[in-house]
Amino acid sequence: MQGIIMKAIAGFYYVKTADNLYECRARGIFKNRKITPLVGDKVTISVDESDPTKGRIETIEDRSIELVRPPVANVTQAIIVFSVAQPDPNLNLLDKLLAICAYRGLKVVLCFNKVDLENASFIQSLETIYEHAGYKVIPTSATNHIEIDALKAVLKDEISVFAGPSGVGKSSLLNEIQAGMQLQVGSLSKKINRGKHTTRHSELIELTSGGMVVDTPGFTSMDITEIEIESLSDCFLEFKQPSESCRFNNCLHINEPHCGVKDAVKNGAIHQSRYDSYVYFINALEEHRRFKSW
Ligand SMILES: Nc1nc2c(ncn2[C@@H]2O[C@H](COP(=O)(O)OP(=O)(O)OP(=O)(O)O)[C@@H](O)[C@H]2O)c(=O)[nH]1
Ligand SMILES: [Mg+2]
Ligand SMILES: [Zn+2]
Repeated sequence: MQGIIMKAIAGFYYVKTADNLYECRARGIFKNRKITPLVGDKVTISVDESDPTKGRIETIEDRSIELVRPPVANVTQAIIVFSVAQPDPNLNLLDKLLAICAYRGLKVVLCFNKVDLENASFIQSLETIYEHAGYKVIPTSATNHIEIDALKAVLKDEISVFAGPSGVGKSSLLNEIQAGMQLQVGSLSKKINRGKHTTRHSELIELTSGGMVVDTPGFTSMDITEIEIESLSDCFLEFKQPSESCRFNNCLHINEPHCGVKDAVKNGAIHQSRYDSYVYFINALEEHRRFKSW
């Protein structure tokens, strides 16, 4: 029988098949090969003869993608959530997450939450930057129930992971999307002060409106150094077309003459803050490379 691992707790895997949910153990052979089944894995199981609610994972299908934090497989898209206020959006961090998602081949929808706390022109300016960069942007408010249906619509038919800093409202949004999900929502004051994460486990949740989501632990930083310097430009979607008119094939768009990307920044086709993030990451990657070659 085929199914998908919805939840993993202490060596037990909860596998959903077309008609049932089975509590499964994994075959010993996985452990010997150092393969850990992951939430999101597509598996085949055999059902216990003595107990028809229990089973054993026999095979695991090759993963299309594998995330480490949270540990999930076969995710098809990331919903990156930042709040427009409390905490203020850190665009450098946002650009880092976007670059890493692009590098990993994850589709992204960008959600700016807590729009009830900011004025419309500020929110519009954020939307403009990222829509120009080629992203789908949804401005939401979990508390005021704004644009929750638009969010539901992009979750349909996908396995989505919510990512973003602590306190931006990821769990609140998920609770809005699915009443009764009852994910723990943290108290803001405590979180801003200590940067603590409320959400700890990971689990696939089937939405009544369609699709599946993982409520992930929020993260505040991620390592850009998994991307090679030469690939970074490709991870900024809107650099692609302008870079075709760079004189040099291997142009990094920093000091090179006749650079299409720098021209695009000058004429406004690429937003300055996106280019600033790019230059910042290039410097960080060069630093990292120098450090490694010591
Ligand atoms: N004003 C306002 N507050 C919100 C909104 N969404 C969430 N909050 C509040 O922001 C705080 C943090 O929300 P959470 O949903 O716990 O944030 P999270 O992103 O899941 O945080 P972690 O689990 O720590 O990563 C809570 O006090 C929420 O009530 C919103 O749209 N507007
Ligand atoms: Mg949370
Ligand atoms: Zn260039």
